[in-house]
Amino acid sequence: MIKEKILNILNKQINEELFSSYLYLSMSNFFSSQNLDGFAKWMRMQSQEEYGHGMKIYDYILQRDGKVVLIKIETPKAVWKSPLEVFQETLKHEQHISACVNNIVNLAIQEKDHATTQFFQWFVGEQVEEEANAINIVEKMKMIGDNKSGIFMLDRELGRRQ
Ligand code: OFO
Repeated sequence: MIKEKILNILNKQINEELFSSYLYLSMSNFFSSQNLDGFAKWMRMQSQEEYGHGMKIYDYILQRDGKVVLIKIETPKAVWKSPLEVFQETLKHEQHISACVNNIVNLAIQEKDHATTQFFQWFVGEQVEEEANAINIVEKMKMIGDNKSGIFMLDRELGRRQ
C-alpha cells in the first residue's frame, strides 16, 4: 500500500501536469491569435504531452491501489509580450516542474518507496529533455530578435513537430 505522504505529493503532481497542459494550450491559443500557426501547433502538442504525463501518474496511483484526488486547475495566463517571452516562461515553468519531480524522488527515497523512486526516473529523464527543448528555442529566438523572416522560418520549423 502506498504511503499517504507519497500519495499526496503524487496527486499534487497530477495537478501540476494538468496545469502545464492548460498553460501550454493557452500559449497555443495565444500563438493562433497572432497567426503563428507553427508555434501554435508545437504548443498544442506540448499540451497533449503534459496531459499524458498527468495520466501516467494517475494510472500509477491506481496500480498502487491508491486514491486519485483531482484538484482545481488554476486559470493560466493568456497574453504575452512576444513569442520570446512565451518560450522564456516555458523554460521557467519546466524548471519548476523539474524541481517538483526532484522533490518527489527525494521523498520517495526518504520513505523507502522503491517503486515510486524507480517510476519517477522516467520523469527525471523527461525533464532533461523538456528543459533542453525550451532552452534551444529560447536561444534561437534571441538570435532572431525582431527579424520577421527569422520568426517566419522558426514558425515553419516548429510546425513540423509530429
Ligand atoms: Fe513538461 O513535463 Fe510534464 O510537466
